[in-house]
Amino acid sequence: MFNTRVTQLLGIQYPIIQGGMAWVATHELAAAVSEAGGLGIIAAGNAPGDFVRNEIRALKKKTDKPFGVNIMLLSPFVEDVVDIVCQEGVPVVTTGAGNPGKYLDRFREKGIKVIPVVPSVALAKRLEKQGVDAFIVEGTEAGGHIGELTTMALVPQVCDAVDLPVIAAGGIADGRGFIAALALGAEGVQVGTRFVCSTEAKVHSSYKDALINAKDRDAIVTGRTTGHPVRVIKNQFTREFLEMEKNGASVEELEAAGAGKLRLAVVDGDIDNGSVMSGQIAGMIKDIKSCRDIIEGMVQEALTSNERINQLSGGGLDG
Ligand code: TUI
Repeated sequence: MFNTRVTQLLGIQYPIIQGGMAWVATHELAAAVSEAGGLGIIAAGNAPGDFVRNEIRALKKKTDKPFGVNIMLLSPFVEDVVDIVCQEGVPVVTTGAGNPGKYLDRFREKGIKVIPVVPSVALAKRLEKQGVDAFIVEGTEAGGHIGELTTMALVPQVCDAVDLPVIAAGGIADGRGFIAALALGAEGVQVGTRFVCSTEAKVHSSYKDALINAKDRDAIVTGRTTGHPVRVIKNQFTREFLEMEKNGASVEELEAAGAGKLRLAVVDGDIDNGSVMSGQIAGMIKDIKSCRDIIEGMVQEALTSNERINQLSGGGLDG
């Protein structure tokens, strides 16, 4: 069921991978997703190398299934994190927020599968030549740091431009989104926001509640003037941040205003003054479920959704 080049490449049951969300994607969440048949990911975020090493070791105590580490390429500790990932027997790396080109030789030497997030056709083509294993094609519906194009427009364009398998991301939180991504040419999906609202995510309950209470238009974009736009749930923090941007604050001032704000929301539960990163799909999420229920629910719903499409098309194009 849903046997694709992504399940084969990664050695997983379902072509569903978990987003590498800083502070949220800890070893507990990653282990739960991997145990449920998806690919769990530990997020390095802006954390120092030692933290990442401890997270990898803690995950390996919880599961012997495949897993990955997400490397956030803007991190001040990126060089250390790359070293540690190469030392610790990590099977898969996903990257975000930049071009991982200069690290690819080292990952290849260690047999690590590399799956970069690409926000454009151009970067996908360049990285295909340099030797990666698949792509995460992330639309602007996603939470956190985002690109410009939508999942609907970007996924088929990248699928047409490259031969490697594509994993669609951004705006996918149920079986309908999953089957739609497959229809666009993807062979897997990455899911972020839905896994924040899981029992296993070590996220403050106020953060989970903020996503459950969010409506369709609540996930807005800040930071366009910095060159690093970020999608977050609107709150007191975003009002102040957008006001600073409107008044012409410098990138340094804005970076200082944003520093520590994701931790404040995720760990301390200050959802008024913290950065509540979330995708646009938060408006659809109404409950907290186990990772297994999320994944198995998506698979069942995808089959139902596919059935509905077959009925709408009269049982197939011949029928
Ligand atoms: O990376 C993410 N999501 C993130 S990173 C993050 S931490 C952060 N906070 C504030 C500002 C910046 C980062 C929170 N959420 N998603 C994957 C992603 N990658 N989205 C966009 C990109 C991306 C952008 C440019 C990937 C490659 C890229 O390449 C530019 C180049 O150099 O060609």
